Amino acid sequence: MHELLIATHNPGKRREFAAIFDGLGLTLRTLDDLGIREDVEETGATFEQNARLKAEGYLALSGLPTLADDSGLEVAVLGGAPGVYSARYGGVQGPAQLQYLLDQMQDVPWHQRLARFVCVIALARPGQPTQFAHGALPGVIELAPRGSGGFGYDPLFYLLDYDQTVAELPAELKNQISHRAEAARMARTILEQW
Ligand code: ITT
Repeated sequence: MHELLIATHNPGKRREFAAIFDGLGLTLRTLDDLGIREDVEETGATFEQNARLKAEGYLALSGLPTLADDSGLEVAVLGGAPGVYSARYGGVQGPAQLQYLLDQMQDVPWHQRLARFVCVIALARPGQPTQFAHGALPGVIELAPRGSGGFGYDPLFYLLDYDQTVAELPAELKNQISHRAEAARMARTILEQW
């Protein structure tokens, strides 16, 4: 049985990876399972750099093959912000972030509210170069939050194809279409080659 460390503190992400890797025959470990309390700092300027820092950092701490993702929201009219700063946008965390984002976009009309979720996964194992997988999901920043599923910016992220926010979608559907799902499917192909 092969073990893979999923290096995240975010329970929403962990749930999504567990669903997507179901049936791979991998035993997924988390940082909490292994009692790893050290934090690998996300000091990179890009999603790739941060995913690499986390995957290689937690591989060094655990000795286990490690998957880490860095993901976030890019809003076109904000020049790609919050980007790699999505988890701490405006210095606020949790639901206050939704209001902060809305405040930044107060006078932006509907047709200019284009955004995308981006996910980069890094896969690190001992003695081999780190490999990467990518995914993206386009959408529109809503005028007010709707829905209670998912996490993070999901209540504000409107999908034209579904006429719903990501937070209104059933979890299984988010797990089929999300940026993280797309990257995880590519990661799954890499893991099968390992
Ligand atoms: P870890 O670093 O422990 O994995 P994190 O939440 O800090 O957890 P990131 O550094 O990758 O993760 O930051 C991603 C942030 O981007 C996340 O906190 C959300 O605010 C946002 N985000 C990423 N994926 C999202 C999704 O599927 N739905 C909603 N928001 C998302």
